[in-house]
Amino acid sequence: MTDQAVQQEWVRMPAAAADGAACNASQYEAMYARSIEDADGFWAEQAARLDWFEKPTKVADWSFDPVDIKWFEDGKLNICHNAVDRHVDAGNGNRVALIFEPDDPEGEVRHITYAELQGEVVRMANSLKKLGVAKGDRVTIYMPMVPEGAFAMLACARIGAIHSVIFGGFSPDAIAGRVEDCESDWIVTADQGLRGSKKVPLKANVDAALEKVPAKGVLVVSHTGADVAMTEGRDHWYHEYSADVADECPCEPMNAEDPLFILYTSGSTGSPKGVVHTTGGYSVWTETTFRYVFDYRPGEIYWCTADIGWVTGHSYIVYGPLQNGATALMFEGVPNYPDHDRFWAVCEKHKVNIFYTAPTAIRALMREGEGHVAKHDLSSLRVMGSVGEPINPEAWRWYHETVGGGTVPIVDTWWQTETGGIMITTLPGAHDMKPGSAGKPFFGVCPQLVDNDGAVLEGATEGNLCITRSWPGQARTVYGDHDRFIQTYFSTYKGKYFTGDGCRRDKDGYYWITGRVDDVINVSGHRMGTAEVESALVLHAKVSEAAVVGYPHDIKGQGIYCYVTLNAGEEHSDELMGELRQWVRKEIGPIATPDHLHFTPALPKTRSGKIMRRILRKIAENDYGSLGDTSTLADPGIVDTLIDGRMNR
Ligand code: 6R9
Repeated sequence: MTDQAVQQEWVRMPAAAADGAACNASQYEAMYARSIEDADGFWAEQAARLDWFEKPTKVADWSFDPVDIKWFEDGKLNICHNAVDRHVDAGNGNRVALIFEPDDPEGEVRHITYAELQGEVVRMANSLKKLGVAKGDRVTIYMPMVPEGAFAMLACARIGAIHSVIFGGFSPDAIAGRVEDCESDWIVTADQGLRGSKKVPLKANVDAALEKVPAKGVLVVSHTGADVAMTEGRDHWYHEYSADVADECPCEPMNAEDPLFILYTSGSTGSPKGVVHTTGGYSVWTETTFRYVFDYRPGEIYWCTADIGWVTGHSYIVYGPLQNGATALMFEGVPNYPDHDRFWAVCEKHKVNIFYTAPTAIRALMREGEGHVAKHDLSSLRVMGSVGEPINPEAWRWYHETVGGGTVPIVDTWWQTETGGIMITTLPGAHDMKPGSAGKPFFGVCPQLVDNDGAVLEGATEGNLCITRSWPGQARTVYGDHDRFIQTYFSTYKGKYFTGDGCRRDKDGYYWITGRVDDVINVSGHRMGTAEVESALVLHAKVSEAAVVGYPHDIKGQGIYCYVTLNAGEEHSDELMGELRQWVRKEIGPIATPDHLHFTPALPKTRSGKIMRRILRKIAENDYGSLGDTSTLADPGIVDTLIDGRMNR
């Protein structure tokens, strides 16, 4: 199909989806218009669904030049109260908040009601207090996908501590860097995690990290029951340590602009940034987006397959669903264990109504054939979502037809760690869909496309995606480095938030994200700065220089392609290739494992010494016909060497 034809392929929203929907087509138009024309009135109304210790008298107060963003600034609330206690107080304590589906399909399923959740969160909160954690302190959470991970997040929120969740797949070095950056004295972890029956040595990784940075205390949840090393005075088994804590712990009244959490994410340069979200705006944004985008209805089972270590897990496993009083499923395992039908088996087993996953998983499962889906009764599905990277129309159609039987609306939700929640999406009861397009802006979101010089592009066009107005869930700063926040997001196009994504807008006003326009690659929906992988490679004693680019990968969306030059006298070999792959895994984590290593005697550089990544990208893509102008290269001959190297691999 041509781009034109793809842009015109409509999939009608099933009429039934609009019945009783949180928002239908005409409501969307009216609500969107009001969210822009009367933003304060609109957001005050959304915010009123939450409990506030002190209601805000001010709504939005922001500027992108100079950068200063505040929402609900004189309000006081606690997101843990809104996610947990509020539902118990309203008499819904018996409603199930979390369902835990373990890695092993024969393992024990847990159903945790809101009342039980309250008890668990209080126990964790008082344990943190017993350790010495106080309001404003940073607590690192390095956990498997078990409910205790959510308890720990909510417990921090309850006492006003700032959580920094680190994905369980990260290496000891990555943990150490993040612990050090936010000066976190406390860590909550587990003995081990489980993924597809493989054990992940979480506590051992924390121990290795803490050889580089100090910590005052580590709470260890016993999950697999493994016998792990415990450092006297520093490490405590959670079940023992929490045995004598009080069973009450009031929610700390937080100012709306008090930080709620830090989440590290990759940028195009330097080390990962600690993106900071604050309490009030993030609460309102995740409550509102979850409510309208997933059109959640009481009693439904909602499942987001993300890990709580990513922003999707924060906003759409924990805070969004729980603030809405939803029942959210947490799955510890992986899509292909014990077999490629696990997702569908879990959907059938728990009668999942709303299912939210990533294109990389859809593509991987699509490759295994329809048989795995056909085995299961998926008639409970009512809304399905996609997030993390652009979904190719072929995968979209497979998801829609094979999984959703052609009748379940799909929401392709575009957003970022920095946006806190969903920004561009269709709404299930309001919009027709186009496979491959995220759709329309959510309430209060003003996307704008600009060219490389910042000129605003109107109508059907393609450009760099900016957002021109603040929204409540927007990140407020980079932890400890506000200048970097301003530099990264507000300096490319003055007065606008720049997303780093390229985007097309079609004649119907639908947005099509085309991917990153900076040196960030998206591997299986995980953001990775090419600079991070490069610095890991050059730390190896035999490597002189490295340049990393993304290239199209059937399953992962993008793969990691590394050009490596070795120090004089070093020889490349298969053995060294294996060693370098292991090296990067160890430095960053398995998600950063290079897919391709390309040894080259030199990199293409301009006379001023700048690596021409454009050329490296083209060669990695096997696209040699359109390398563009190579005349500014210091040594144009290197291009042929690189192409030879690519073809002979
Ligand atoms: C939520 C999340 C953000 C980057 C973002 C973009 C890509 C996310 C997408 C999508 C196309 C979608 N992205 N959702 N691209 N369509 N529906 O993934 O946050 O990890 O910070 O990544 O992911 O490139 O800029 P994060």
